[in-house]
Amino acid sequence: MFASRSAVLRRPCARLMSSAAPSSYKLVVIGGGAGGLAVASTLSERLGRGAVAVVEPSDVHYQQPLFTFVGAGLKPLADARRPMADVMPPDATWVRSAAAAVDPAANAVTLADGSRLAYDYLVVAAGIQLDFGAVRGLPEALGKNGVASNYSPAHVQQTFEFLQRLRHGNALFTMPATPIKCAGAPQKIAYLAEELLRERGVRDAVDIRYYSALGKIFGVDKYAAAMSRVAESRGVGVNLFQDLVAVDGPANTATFKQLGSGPDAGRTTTVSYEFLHVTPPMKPFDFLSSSPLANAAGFVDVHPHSLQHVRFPNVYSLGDCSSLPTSKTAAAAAAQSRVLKHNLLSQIEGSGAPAAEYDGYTSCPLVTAKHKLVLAEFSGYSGKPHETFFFNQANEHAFSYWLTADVLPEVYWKSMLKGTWCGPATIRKFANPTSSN
Ligand code: UQ1
Repeated sequence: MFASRSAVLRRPCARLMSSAAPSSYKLVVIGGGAGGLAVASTLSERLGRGAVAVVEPSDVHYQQPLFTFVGAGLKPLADARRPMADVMPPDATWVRSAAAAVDPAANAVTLADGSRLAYDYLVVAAGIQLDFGAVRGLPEALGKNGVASNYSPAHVQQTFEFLQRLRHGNALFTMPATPIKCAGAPQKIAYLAEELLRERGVRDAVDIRYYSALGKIFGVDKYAAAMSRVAESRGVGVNLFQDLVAVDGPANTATFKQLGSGPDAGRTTTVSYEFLHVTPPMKPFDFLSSSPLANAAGFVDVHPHSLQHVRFPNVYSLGDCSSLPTSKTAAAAAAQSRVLKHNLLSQIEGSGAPAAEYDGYTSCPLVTAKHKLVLAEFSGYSGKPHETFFFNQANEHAFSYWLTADVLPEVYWKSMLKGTWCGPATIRKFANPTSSN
């Protein structure tokens, strides 16, 4: 904490709010994640120093799309981590505090210490909360005796540690019933674990099983077919409508409840494990779900095409906390950031420019082995593929792996967080002009 605070002070342009800082801004952005910083970078440059505040309590920023690689031992956690001070836009003011409440009728955000920030415009990019506590026994079991989760920076390295020690028994990989970020991650790590166990010569002694609370292995049929083929060829057992409801750490057992409408719905099954990778249930942060900004499910209620709030026209949202009915990924946030910035700036500047429209674009790079990846790209609104390249991206490809492992992480740091990468739409015009797939 001390180190990164001194880093802030060393940087001539990064500004941390002091007690003398203003408590009123043209624009307040809640959240210093990928979506929040992409918006704050462009808007602070455009509106000038002192006009934009970013409310963010953490002194570290994580590039979360890298977590699967970290969990499989393919990248160090350090590659996914930067001091928040280093990624904060230089013209924005970093308000290093958590948001505790939003009062959109009064155009104000209340911070954890009770102070208030007034705004003319608000962008909510708060992300989504991991809810390990929703699974009985999980908080106590996590991080011990073979239970890990790539979703938590505190536990992602344990995935690799435990997989290196695993010699026999059941390796279970779970997917919850709630909306989650990166819906492909729960199964990607199963395939990378399979490869790792093969390399270690213990594959035949381990039964690898994927348990999903959902009724399909992937939401879009084209990629669901591809992933079913991958799972089958790799000997990964797929169990659908199975929702993890309890973990008994000392006994090394996981209990699943059968969902759906079949005759066995509601029945529970207890399975022993030597290794358990958990994708926790997720939910909106409490300060949002209890605010007037929320829809019935607790997400920020924005128009699916304009990203403007349905009741408060000076409020916008993007990313995991938004109600946008598409798959929650960094690629989606990048595409959303283009639309949000265009529409917000034309509102602020009164330019009357035609509104930009978000089409539900999202992408899920489904890594299946070292140098193999299915690059799912689709619209969550139409449910149809929307691929950037001319080849069939449902096929496992070394190019797709290289792009995801080596190119996009640099794009993320050097361009997305600086507001200049807003998704691959321009590349698609050249690389797949007919958009035939
Ligand atoms: C993307 O735009 C993006 O944002 C930086 C990611 O996050 C790291 C992605 O993982 C992907 C796949 C995209 C989409 C980009 C292309 C070129 C398909």
